[in-house]
Amino acid sequence: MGYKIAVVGATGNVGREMLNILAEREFPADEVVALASRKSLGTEVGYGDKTLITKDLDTFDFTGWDMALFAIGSDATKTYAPKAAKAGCVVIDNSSLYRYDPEVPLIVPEVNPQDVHGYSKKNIIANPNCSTAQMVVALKPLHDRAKIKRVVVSTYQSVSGSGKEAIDELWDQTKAVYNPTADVPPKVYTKQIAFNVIPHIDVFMEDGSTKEEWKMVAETKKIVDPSIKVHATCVRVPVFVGHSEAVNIETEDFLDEDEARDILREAPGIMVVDKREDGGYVTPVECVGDFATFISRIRQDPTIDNGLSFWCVSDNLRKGAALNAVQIAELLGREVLKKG
Ligand code: 11C
Repeated sequence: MGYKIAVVGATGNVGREMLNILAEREFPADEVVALASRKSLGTEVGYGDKTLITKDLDTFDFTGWDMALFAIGSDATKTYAPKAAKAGCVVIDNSSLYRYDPEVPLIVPEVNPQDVHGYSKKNIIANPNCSTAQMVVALKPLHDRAKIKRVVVSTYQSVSGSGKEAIDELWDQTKAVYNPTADVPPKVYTKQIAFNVIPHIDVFMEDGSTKEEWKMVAETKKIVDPSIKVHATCVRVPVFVGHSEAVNIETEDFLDEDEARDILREAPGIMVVDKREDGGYVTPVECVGDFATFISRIRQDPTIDNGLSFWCVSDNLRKGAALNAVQIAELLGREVLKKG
């Protein structure tokens, strides 16, 4: 007997990827239901070679369903996740609503799978922000070997992280550059995104950082180790899918770049592509549709005693969202629910 799985927000970028990935990884599901808000009701979504018709989230009864993968905004999650959890269905939530709740585990299966058992306090497990997920997969094995004290990271984040309207905004503005009669003013973003970069993701905080930067700090501490200090600068770039990050770490023990490369080669979820030659690294367009987090440009930072830098690229809709959620479902199934 397999699982009964609900995908909540099935018509969005992440919801659609959740359905794709459940099918691609042959998740042991007996039944999959696609749920959406009333305005998307009846939309057809793909699940492997099947087509599902979305059902109404508002009237759906989660009783008897094993897990629900949520990919809707925090406000709607606040209404529907407790309803599903109370009905006995474990919620795996992609929003930021529960990530910092001490009674909700925040999980990246390659990093802190042991935390899955904490799900039972609220029947909810949180999925991290995309920029955190790909970074911590790389940090964890290096931290285990040399204890990371400090991380300085700059991100280059694709527009798909802001949803479908942002993808359209980049596309329309890009076309408009070649058409002098067209004018596509910024709507999703505060400035033009085509042929530009914007050092601003999510709202500003009192200390001058943005919420996206704050999330990278808070989530890395919760997932990997509260003692790690993180300083992030998050930047939106005109790329459709795939987040990139330039990561610099300072470790307690010396870690040679060759050893770091070997450690990362052996680490789960990581693919090292690091040839010191033209094109010997991975760029975001090459990671789209992949499960791995790609690491390139591993090198010593000679400006401090124990410093290393690397380049980290991953599909933000996959490892950064849908894939990680499905991996959590697999982990929960394997370690706790044990069906199928
Ligand atoms: C972005 N990282 O690229 C964001 C999207 O907290 O789950 C995901 C926001 C979140 O804009």
